[in-house]
Amino acid sequence: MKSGFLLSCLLASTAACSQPTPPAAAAGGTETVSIVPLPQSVEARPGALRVAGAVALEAPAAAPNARRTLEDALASLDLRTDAKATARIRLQLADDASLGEEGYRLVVGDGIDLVARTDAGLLHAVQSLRQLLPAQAQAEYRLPHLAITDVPAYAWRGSSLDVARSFLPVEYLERHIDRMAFFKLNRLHLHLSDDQGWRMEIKRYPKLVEIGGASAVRGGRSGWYTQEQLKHLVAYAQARGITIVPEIDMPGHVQAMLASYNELACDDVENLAPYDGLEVGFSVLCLSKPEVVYPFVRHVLEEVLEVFPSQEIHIGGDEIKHPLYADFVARTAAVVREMGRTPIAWEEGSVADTGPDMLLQLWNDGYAIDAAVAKGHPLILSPCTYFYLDHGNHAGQPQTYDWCRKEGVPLERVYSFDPTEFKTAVGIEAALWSELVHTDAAADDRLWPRLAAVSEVAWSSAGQRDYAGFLERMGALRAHLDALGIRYHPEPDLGWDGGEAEK
Ligand code: TNX
Repeated sequence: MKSGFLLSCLLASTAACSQPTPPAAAAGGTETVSIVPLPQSVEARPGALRVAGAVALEAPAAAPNARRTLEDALASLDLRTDAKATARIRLQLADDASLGEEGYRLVVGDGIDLVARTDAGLLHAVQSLRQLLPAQAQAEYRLPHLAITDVPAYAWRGSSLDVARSFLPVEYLERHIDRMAFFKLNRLHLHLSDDQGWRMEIKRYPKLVEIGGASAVRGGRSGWYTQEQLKHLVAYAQARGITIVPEIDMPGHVQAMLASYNELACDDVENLAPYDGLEVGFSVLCLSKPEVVYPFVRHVLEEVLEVFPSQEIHIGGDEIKHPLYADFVARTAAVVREMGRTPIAWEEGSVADTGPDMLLQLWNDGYAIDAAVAKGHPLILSPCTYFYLDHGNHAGQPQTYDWCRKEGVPLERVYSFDPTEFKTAVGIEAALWSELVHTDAAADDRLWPRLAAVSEVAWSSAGQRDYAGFLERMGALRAHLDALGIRYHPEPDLGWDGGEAEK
C-alpha cells in the first residue's frame, strides 16, 4: 500500500478520495447516491437536508442494535444526539409485510426516517445512511432528499473463513463482522476444523485444542478459540445482524482430530502426526468403528450447538470417498436435526439419504445438483469459479490457487454470477480458504473489494445489476473502506492500483 496516499485520503474530505463519483452527501450538488449493495429503488426528490452539530434521535426499545450502530456512526462524524436539535432521525418498527425480515425504507426529507419490520431491517437502513454520509467528520453534512425502499433478493449472504488451515485472531473476526455489516452480509461461516488444525475448545475433549490447536498449514498461524471467546463473537455478530454458522468438517479433512485422539482412526492407520501440508482427501474418521466415532461426533456437536445458536450447522462432508460416507452424512445430519437444528453439508452430501431440509453448499460449478434440487434441498451457492476468494484477484497473483479457474476470480467475474437459475437457492457465500493466506493483510487483499460484489449479487435483483454502476458506487465508497481499516486489493477496475506492489 502507498501509505502516503492513504493518509492523505484519510485526512481529506470524502470527495477528494472518492473515484470516480463522489457520494451524494459530500458532493454539494452532485446528487449521485452511492450505496452498495444497490437498493431496490431510490427515488430522488427535490431539495436537501442540512445536518450540523447534533441530531435528535428517536428509536424504539425493540431496535437496540440499530440504535447502537447509528449512535456509533453519528459519534464518528462528531454528531451529538440532542433531543432539542432541529435535525431529526427517527427509527420506526412497522408491520409492513412487503419489507420482509430484512427490508427497510429510508426517507430523507425534513428529517430522516428509517422504517423496517425488525431490528435487522433497521440495521440495514442505518448502513445505507452511513454510506450516504461521508466517512470522515465534517463541519456540516448535506443529504439529498430521497426515498429508498430496499429488500434483499436472498436471505443468505455469506462470507466463509477457513480459520483451520491458518488461524485468524478474534480481533480480525470482529473487524470482519463490522465490514460485513457495512455491506449487509449476514452469515459468517467459520470452517473450524480441517487436517491442519482444530480451532474450537471442546471441554470434553481437551486434546483437540492442545494438539489440534497447535498445528497449522506450513507458514500459517496456529491457535484456537475458547468457548468464551466464541460466545462473545456470536453476540458481537448478532448485534450487527450477522449469524455465525460453525462448521466441523467430517468425516474427511480430520487429521487434526486423529492426531489428537488416535482412537478415531482405524487401527491400520500409521500416520497420526499433525499435518502441515496442502493435500486434501487423505484422512477419514474410522467409519467401521461406529461405537467410537458416533459418540464423539454427538458430544462435539453438543458443545458446538451450546456455543452457536445458529439454526443451521455445517457438518462438512467434502472430498472424501468411502463406502460408508453416505451413511455417515445421513446419521450425522440426523443428530443435528434431533438437536433441533438444520444440517448443512457440502454438495457431495447430496448422495446421503437425509430428508430434503438439509442445505447443500454447491462448490464445483458443474456438480450434478439437479436431482437434489428436485428433491427440494435448499442451496447455498459457492461455485468456485465465481466465489473462491483464495483464487487470484487476477491471473497469476502470488500466493493464490488457480485449480478451479486459471484466470483467477477477478472482481468482474464475481459480479457476473447469476443465481436465478438455481430454483432452491437461499443465497450466496464466498469462501476464503487459507492454505495460502497467512496474514490479516493477505486476508483483506483476497476479501476486498470482491466481497462487496458478493453482497450485491446476493442482495440486489439480477435485472438491476450492472458492473459499470457497481464500480462507480464502490469507487465512491473508498474512503469508507479506508475508515474501516481495510487493506483492500489495489483493484485496477476501480483505479485503485496506481502501480502498488502486490502483497
Ligand atoms: C477445496 S471447497 C476444498 C477446501 C480447499 C479448497 C482450496 C471444499 C469443500 N474443499 O478444502 O481449501 O478447495 O481452494
